[in-house]
Amino acid sequence: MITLIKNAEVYAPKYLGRRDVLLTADKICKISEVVELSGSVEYTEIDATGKILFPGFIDSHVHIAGGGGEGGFNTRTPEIMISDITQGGVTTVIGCLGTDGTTRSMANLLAKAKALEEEGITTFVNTGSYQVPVLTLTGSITDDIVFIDKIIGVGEIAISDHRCSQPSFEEITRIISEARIGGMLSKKAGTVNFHVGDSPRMIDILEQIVENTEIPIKNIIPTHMNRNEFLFEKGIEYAKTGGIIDLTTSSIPRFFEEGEVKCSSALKILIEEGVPVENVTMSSDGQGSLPEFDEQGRVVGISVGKVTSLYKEIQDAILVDKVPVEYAVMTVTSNPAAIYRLRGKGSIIEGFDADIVLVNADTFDIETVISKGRIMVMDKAVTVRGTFE
Ligand code: FWO
Ligand code: ZN
Repeated sequence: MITLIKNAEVYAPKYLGRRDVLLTADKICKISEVVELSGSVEYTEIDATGKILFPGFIDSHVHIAGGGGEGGFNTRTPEIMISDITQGGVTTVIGCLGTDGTTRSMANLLAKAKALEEEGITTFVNTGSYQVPVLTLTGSITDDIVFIDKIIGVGEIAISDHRCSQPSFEEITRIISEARIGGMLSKKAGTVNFHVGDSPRMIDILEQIVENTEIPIKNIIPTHMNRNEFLFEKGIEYAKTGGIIDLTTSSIPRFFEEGEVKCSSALKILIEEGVPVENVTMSSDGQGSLPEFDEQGRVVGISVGKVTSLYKEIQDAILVDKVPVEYAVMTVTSNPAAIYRLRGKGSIIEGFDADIVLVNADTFDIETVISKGRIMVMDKAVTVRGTFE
């Protein structure tokens, strides 16, 4: 497979300018002002005049095997379809389990990750679910990370939430330590994603761990940090000290009324507050449930997260909140690639994986998505010469 993308405005995510980008097999082969192919080689040419080229997006929090269940069996959410992912420009996902670590399993999560890889995108998973002790495949966090290629860390472990296991300081510390050792032994991130709920205890336990143990702050990834204003304020402080914060893009209007901070605005505020943008990621919580609870903790409504909400927030950040393109796109490309140590991902660099998104330079709407050199989404507006399946 050879694809030559002509004349694109390239954000690697750093702005490179107008470039031709040559993809051969599943890699980025050449990036330069002009790439000419000669000889009888058969290739596909995409005219990217008036298009912007981004690295394929990385969604680091997706319930790919389904989630939910907080309101009973009929509220379990469906597993994801590959088109739900690629139409949002996402070419790499990190899958996870959530509240339901009983009817959902690590075996099922891993099988779904392998299915999506067979269908053409790149997948990784976190071991565990909300619960402590951690639900693993091999019975050990460290063994899961060392011996199962797709397992890169632990998550999403719930804290400060009426659905969490009320884990102790010692339990949480041991989990991060085991994940970290697993990561060191297998050259993986060894991170622990923490689901932070609405309780006023927020990330207190994580701050105590950073303060009172030798565990490096970068192994800890609190997510949903935009779910209410207090947590978001705390997140700004935490990120300023070098901590990573992840913002969740899936939402419903009711949550914004109740104080959730919209991701596109949250990013603008973080930049204005001087938070290093490298410490910020966005993820969709796709196929996760978005449950609403009453005062007694009973489910009164439940929706399903969408992977397509991820790029929608990037688009709003750029077009509505006037966040510089590079900063917005970093949060779903080079930042997660660095934080989760996803080699060859998240940037437009020769030798990196051929994960590409082409968007219209005026509307910023997605027009083409290429994953590992294979065209997954192609808008009719794109001119193509040559043949592609
Ligand atoms: C969030 C995943 C939540 C599942 O608090 O954590 O429930 O297991 O599928 N979703 N519980 C959604 C808010 C961030 C809006 C999950 C869900
Ligand atoms: Zn969660």
